[in-house]
Amino acid sequence: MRMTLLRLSRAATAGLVAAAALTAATHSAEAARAADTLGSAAAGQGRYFGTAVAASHLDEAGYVSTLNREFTSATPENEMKWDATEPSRGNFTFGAADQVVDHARSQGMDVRGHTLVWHSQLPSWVGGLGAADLRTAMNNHINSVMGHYKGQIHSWDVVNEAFQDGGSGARRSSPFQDKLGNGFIEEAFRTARAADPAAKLCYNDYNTDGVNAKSNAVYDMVKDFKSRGVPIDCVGFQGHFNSNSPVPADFRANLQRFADLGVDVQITELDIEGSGTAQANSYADVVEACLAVDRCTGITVWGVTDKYSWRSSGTPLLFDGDYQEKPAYGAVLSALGGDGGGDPGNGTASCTATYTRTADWSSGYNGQVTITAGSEPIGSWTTTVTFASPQRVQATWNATPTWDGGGNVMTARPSWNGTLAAGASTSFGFTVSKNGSDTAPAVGACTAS
Ligand code: 9MR
Repeated sequence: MRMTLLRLSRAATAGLVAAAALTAATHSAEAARAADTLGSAAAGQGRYFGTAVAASHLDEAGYVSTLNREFTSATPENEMKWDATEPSRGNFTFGAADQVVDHARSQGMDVRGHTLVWHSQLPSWVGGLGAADLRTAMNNHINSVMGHYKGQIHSWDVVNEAFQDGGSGARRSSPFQDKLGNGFIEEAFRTARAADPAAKLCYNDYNTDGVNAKSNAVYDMVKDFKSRGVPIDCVGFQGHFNSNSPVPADFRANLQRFADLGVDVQITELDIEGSGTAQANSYADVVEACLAVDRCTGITVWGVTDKYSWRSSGTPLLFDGDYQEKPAYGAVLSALGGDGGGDPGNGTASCTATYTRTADWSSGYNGQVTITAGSEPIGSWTTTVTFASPQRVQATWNATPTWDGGGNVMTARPSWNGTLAAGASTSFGFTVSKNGSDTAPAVGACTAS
């Protein structure tokens, strides 16, 4: 029996928007305590918690705020693949990948490089080359892409998905395999080590999460590499799960046997189709497996929100299409030892208040405060917003203000929007004249009743 009850109630604790820099969170009956995020909870376990990131969504506020708040590692979902970075021979294009890398680094995130040598998303010119040319092109591709990001990548998926599915344990047919033979993998890793000695070099694959013929074949390769000194630092287990391919019971044991070869292991593309408790429990299983293996250094989920998942209809991720935390989010946070920020079902009304600037011009700005109920429904809320002198508030909406502190401290109460379901949000806003000061207002504690 899974620990369903425990996990469900734990999941409910995470029905909160986590604290950001300008967030104040309190509970009316307890001392203020900021809620953990996936990244902070994972850091408490000495791990990173990452996500695939698509450059095309970096202009969406909800996407970016969730990404920045929750994750400590980013993997460009498609932007570093060969078709994106070298669409024609010798012409390298890094624009979209740079966007992801620059954003991630500006937020202090690690970056996983994905991926250098892969049979898929491979431009057709590569398949047209003869063996000698292909070898040159492969090494040049590795050198050029790794060179461009030298010193900026935590781990590189040097070779991706080089083994066949099924019971054969054979290498997958690809231009590299077919023309260069098994040795292409070793050559790619040797080239990669020289290109960026600071990056960890990973082999990455799917359907290798449990002990099976495919993972045995990868295991044998890694063992051989380690015994011969071929540079390899890590093995990525993608972790794409659904009802046909559930989290294997021997996932932890499989991770451990690779770790015992002297490599780190990482869960690199985690997503689990489903919903509710079943999905939450599977996510918790994966996190627990990683935490049980010392050399499991981090987990990456394959996207921020269900709506942009490659398997969007299977709703396999931790945030729904409105960036609301799903039960799976709470299960992951709880498995990571995180604090969702409230005690579920104890009848304590609580809320958080989070500020964002929504518009800005030379003489003024618009600000918005989002109030989110904790794990209990609330009937009303109140918070303060302190403006830097000599700023002046010209207008407010969706809140009833009263003023204090010489006119700089606004106490905001609901106008019509006091009642919120557990985890639900409302926002109020204001227009401010800067009068020469561009300082952001300070949002005080949110009190719920
Ligand atoms: O999520 C990626 C999707 O946007 C692309 O269309 C697809 C193309 O092959 O690749 C997806 O990511 C894959 C990853 O790069 C390697 N492992 C399997 C992932 C899911 O297909």
